[in-house]
Amino acid sequence: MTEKQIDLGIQQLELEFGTGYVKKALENIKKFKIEIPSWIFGNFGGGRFGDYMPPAGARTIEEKLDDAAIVHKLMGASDTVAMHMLWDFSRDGMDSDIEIAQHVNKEAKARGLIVGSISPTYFMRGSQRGSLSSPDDKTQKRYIEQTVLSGVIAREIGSDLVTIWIPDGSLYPGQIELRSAQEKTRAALTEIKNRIDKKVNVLIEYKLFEPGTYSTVVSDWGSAFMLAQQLGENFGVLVDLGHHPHGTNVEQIVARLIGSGIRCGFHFNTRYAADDDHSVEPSGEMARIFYELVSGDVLFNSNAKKNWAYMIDQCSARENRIHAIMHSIDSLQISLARASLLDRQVLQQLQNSDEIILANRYFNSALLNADVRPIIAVARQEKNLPVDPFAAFIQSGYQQKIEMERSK
Ligand code: PSV
Ligand code: MN
Repeated sequence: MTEKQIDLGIQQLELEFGTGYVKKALENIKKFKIEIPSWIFGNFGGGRFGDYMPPAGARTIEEKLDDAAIVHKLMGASDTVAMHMLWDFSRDGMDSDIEIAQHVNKEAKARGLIVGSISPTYFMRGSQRGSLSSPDDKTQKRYIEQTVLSGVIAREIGSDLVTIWIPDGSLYPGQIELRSAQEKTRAALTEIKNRIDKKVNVLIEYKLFEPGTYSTVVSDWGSAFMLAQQLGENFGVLVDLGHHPHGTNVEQIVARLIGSGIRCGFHFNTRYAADDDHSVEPSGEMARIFYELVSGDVLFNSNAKKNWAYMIDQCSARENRIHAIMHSIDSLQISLARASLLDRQVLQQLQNSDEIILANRYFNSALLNADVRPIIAVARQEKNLPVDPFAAFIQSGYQQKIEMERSK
């Protein structure tokens, strides 16, 4: 965008939404932080396309951190990196090691980054009959111990946040007792709760299916919410955009969870088929979700305990990973800016007088139709960042450099 386009764009937005709201949107974009996953940068989804990795995919955690650092340098919004216990802190893919986590922490700090949420990895070797609900007590114990260790790592070097996705379920009716799987999971989580420091927040992620195609122990927001409520104050729900049946009104789930008062979190991504883990795109759905987060005051609440945790969970096999994560950050910024423009009093007046279509049109004027790119551009200028991070990335020569280095 040229200076002139930016100026004209801002004027246009001020005319339509008022100077105050444009300023608010700008401030929100400057403040907004999003955690990115270490696993976007490396090999993932083994087997697809014959283990294809886009050119210069990161081979080690150090290379993943190098890539995260350039993203943060260019976009200034993502200094925190989520880690997976068996991908990032393990020698053998079976157990994790706090010494590796300490090493990763040092490497992150050296690049101006912070170790963020810690996810126990329940879906690697030995988990084919489940993790926390495994009928094999030894296997269940191994995953309990891994989770307790993830709590220690989160407390000592992470951001006091553990995110749990339990892949347990079944492929055929009759394969397992549904209630026993639930009970075993609850018992394991109760032991975990008793052994994890209360200062650590634990978010339970739900997912409709995969790998279980017939049943999944924590398949929806309701089952995650029930568990979180039973477990206690430091437990919450993690919403991942790709984990619902098609057509689900995710913003309503967000509204419900905000209303419940429990602290929750988000894994942002886009899906078309199932759990695609694609880059975030600036869709109407994404802006409507941000409207709930902004109006529900769980983004920039002065009481930090009320703010939800925001993470990107993304990784698909074909595209350039650095482009992909930058695209997500940009799309989230666009969605937040749109949601910040809306005058809720105007909307409420329309709602009170039952002007159904006019309320919808006003809602969409910001959430669907506003071109907020000039706001994002000004936010970047004011933070001394490149207005176009994609052009800056291409000009930096970083891609060529890592393609050379990582092909050796
Ligand atoms: C599961 O599909 C998930 O969404 C969980 O968040 C995992 O931690 C992540 O993807 C990586 O497999
Ligand atoms: Mn997820």
